[in-house]
Amino acid sequence: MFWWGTATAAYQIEGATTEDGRGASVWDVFSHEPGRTRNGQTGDVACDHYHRWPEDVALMRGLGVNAYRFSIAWPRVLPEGSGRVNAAGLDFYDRLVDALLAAGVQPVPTLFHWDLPQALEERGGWLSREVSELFAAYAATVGARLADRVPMWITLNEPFVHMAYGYAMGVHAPGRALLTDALPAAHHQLLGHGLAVRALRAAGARQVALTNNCTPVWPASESEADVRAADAYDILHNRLFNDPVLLGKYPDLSAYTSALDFVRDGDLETIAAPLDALGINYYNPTRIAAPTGDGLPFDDAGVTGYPTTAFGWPVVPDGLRELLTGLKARYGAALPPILITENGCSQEDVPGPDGTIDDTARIDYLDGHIAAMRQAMAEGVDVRGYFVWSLLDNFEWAEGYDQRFGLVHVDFATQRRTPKRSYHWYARFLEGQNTDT
Ligand code: GBH
Repeated sequence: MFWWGTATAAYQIEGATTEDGRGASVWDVFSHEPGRTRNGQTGDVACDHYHRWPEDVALMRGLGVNAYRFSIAWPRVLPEGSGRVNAAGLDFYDRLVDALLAAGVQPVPTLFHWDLPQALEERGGWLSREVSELFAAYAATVGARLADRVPMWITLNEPFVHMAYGYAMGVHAPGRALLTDALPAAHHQLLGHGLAVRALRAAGARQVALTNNCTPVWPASESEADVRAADAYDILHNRLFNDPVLLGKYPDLSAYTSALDFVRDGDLETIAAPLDALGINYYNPTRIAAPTGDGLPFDDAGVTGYPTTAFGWPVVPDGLRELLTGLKARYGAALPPILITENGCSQEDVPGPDGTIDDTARIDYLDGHIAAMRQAMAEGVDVRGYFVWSLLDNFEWAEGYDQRFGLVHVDFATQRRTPKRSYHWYARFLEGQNTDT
């Protein structure tokens, strides 16, 4: 069965951040600090999915997807990050899983989509090795409750983006700007992933994956300096997170650090635990030039000459084909089946007749990327699923509510959901798919 789905994440949709015993996450704290997010917006209410989930499951049933990727909020399950389990938090996800299955939608939960319990941030966050072990304990707790009904688990979402935005640049929670001193946050996420794979399997999990954000890296020119810089960027963004998981070793990180003293004996064996799938989130390629002297070994030169999304990101569907065939070329037999766990674009609302939202650019984006994925499959890449980001307009992290990625429009004043034209387009597309093959 090919999985055709949509995706969301807990902090971006749930709201109800202080209800039923949920503890605070780093995003609650960060978004409430002045100047961190657009217009000071927070996920306090978001899409109010915590209360409106039956309506959201009904929207998925109407769409005809056979899978849904959502994330579980660690601080809802373990308010202090470890120790005491909050039964009401586990009950929420238990009900959601049952409702999805009843609607013919396979639940694909992600255990960590950036909302670390604040109590663990106070113990060092992902800079602290202890958090890797606590992540595995959390995975064991959730696995014990849901593994009988969940066909596919995802441990982490985009450890690169969490390291880079949260720990190196400080534009996401927890807001640390450590530059290359953020590298331990990569290692401890990866170690946490490996330990969680083990914990989930011990709890009876059927299939387990990791989701990486990957980008094809284009040198700005053929000059040796640009090519070298592009290689350095590829190492940081892609290979730092794929190589240890698939090959059991780190790429050459000498452009970033002289010592990997946070890596201990046995860690890479743990990190390289076999996976049932690799999740790939693809948005756009990256164009890299020689460094300008700010300390990093590359400069982001920007991709030009393509249409852009409302976010300003270039729209390059063939980049997905290039990325997938490139992964196959690099990892060969070590590459597990692939799930495209996110792909989508932000677009301003375009009013159509009778209150409809005519998001043609989104339809073109999705149509083009699905075609590129199929091209990669025709070229031999084993892709088993595709999830549109996102089901709903939601809290787009530091960008607040301005960037709308949903197939379904959300009026945040009333919480009214209105399927956009892209929703109807995807529904018709799915009717034409034979999901049994
Ligand atoms: C994902 O991250 C997240 O998993 C999800 O929560 C989020 O809502 C979604 O994407 C949409 O943002 O400036 O042109 O070089 C995506 C990570 C990092 C991908 C920034 C695109 C910028 C492209 N993104 N990147 S560009």
